[in-house]
Amino acid sequence: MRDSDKPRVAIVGAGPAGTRAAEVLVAAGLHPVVIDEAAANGGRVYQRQPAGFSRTPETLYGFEAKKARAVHGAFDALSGRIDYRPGTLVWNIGQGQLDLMRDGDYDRLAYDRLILATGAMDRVIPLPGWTLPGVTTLGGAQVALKAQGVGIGRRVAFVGTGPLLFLVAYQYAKAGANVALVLDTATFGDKASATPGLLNAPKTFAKGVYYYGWLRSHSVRVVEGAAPCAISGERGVTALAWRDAKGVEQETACDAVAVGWGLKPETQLADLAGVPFAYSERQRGWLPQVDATGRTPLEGVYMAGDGVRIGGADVAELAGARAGWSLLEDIGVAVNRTAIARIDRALAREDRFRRAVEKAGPFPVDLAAGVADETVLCRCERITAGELRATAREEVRLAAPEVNRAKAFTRVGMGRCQGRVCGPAGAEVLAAALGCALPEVGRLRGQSPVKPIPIRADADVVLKAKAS
Ligand SMILES: Cc1cc2nc3c(=O)[nH]c(=O)nc-3n(C[C@H](O)[C@@H](O)[C@H](O)COP(=O)(O)OP(=O)(O)OC[C@H]3O[C@@H](n4cnc5c(N)ncnc54)[C@H](O)[C@@H]3O)c2cc1C
Repeated sequence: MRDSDKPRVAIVGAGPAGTRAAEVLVAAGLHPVVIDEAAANGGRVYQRQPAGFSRTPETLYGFEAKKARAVHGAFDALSGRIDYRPGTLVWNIGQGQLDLMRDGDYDRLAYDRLILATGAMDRVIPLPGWTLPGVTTLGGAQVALKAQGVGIGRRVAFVGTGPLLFLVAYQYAKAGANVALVLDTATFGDKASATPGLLNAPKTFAKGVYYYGWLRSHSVRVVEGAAPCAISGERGVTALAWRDAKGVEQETACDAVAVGWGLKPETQLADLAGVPFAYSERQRGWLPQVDATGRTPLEGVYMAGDGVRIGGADVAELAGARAGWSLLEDIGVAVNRTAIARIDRALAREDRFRRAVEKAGPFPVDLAAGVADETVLCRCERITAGELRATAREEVRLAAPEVNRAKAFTRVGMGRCQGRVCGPAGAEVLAAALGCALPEVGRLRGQSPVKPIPIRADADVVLKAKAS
């Protein structure tokens, strides 16, 4: 392909998915732009430590050190053959162009083909006290450890469900923190019934069993089928109140709490690009429509990794490469069918494993739908669950009973996080209050900017638009 015929390709995300996508494209002679808001590549799972830190991959990534080395090595090998833009936020997508922000400076990038590999974030259920200093998500607690080399507290309670719950508790314990409690809302029975499916990825399953067993064998208190009630404290966390499987209330002293009920894909950019969404009961949310090859219904727009649906790091690598191959095929480059078939088989196997992971740690719908009236639901705008419910009883019912209407009335989801944090629980609360199924309350539409940016950036856009 002549240089003048090569499409301008932009990849958003330099995690495992973005890295493997770039690798496939570069091998075919393309020169993609790879953009990531993080200061370094690696994504969430293989996040690189800041300059000046010298912990070994084994210390940072544990069992995943080899994979982290491989992904970092693959990315480093692309040096000079990609246009890598770290520390750069993509905050909007227009017709064939990305709006970027780096160090407070606005920039715009035109593309012909786009791969979105934007990863995921924790799914949160608000509970009384969750806005206290010292309460973070499980992912946030891990970022503190991996990136800054600090813990969120000395005596930490971990609350939620899913693989990250046990992994992060284990990492904290290994780093020397006192793990006060691991509270899993899933039951032991949930995990046991998922075991046959989990055996589709025996090595990953074995690691999960190891973390779980390690915590138990090191006298860490692990409770299952339990529910958090409230986090107490005045200027910081002092205790977690919770209910055991028999309904008996208990209290655990701690100075920090990490919460998370699985992950949710970061899909705002897909939304702004115009990718259609469909409701997924598996994810209990709306996901961009992406086929198994990484193609979206929009010509020239591809997606891969946890930003599409939660599959974990190995799936992200495979899906990134797959999206790269699809892009090449679509521009008429001869592709390696054997490599593609191998990826497709591996992705199908991983999907069977992923279904079992979801079964082992189901999202506690009742906990989310039952957030107490006085609990702050939207922490950006400080709106309580009761205020959202009241709207459901009044205006929303008279007009369109859905989340965007509720947002207009209450401002739930209108703050800095744009509903990324409160959205899932808000939808559950609204659906329960209206007495309808979750998909009926619809999906919070993505808005630009997807994350806060200095106001002068918006002013720049307006001025440039006017000038042209
Ligand atoms: C906090 C956190 C910790 C995790 N820890 C683990 C773990 O220890 N082990 C594990 O197996 N899985 C972990 N996961 C799951 C994780 O999602 C992995 O499965 C894997 O990192 C997914 O790879 P990915 O390439 O799809 O996305 P990611 O690795 O998340 O990479 C996405 C990249 O896109 C960038 N990005 C997103 N939006 C924008 C934007 N608008 N502009 C510019 N850049 C953007 C992000 O900065 C990020 O670097 C974690 C997830 C989270 C959220």
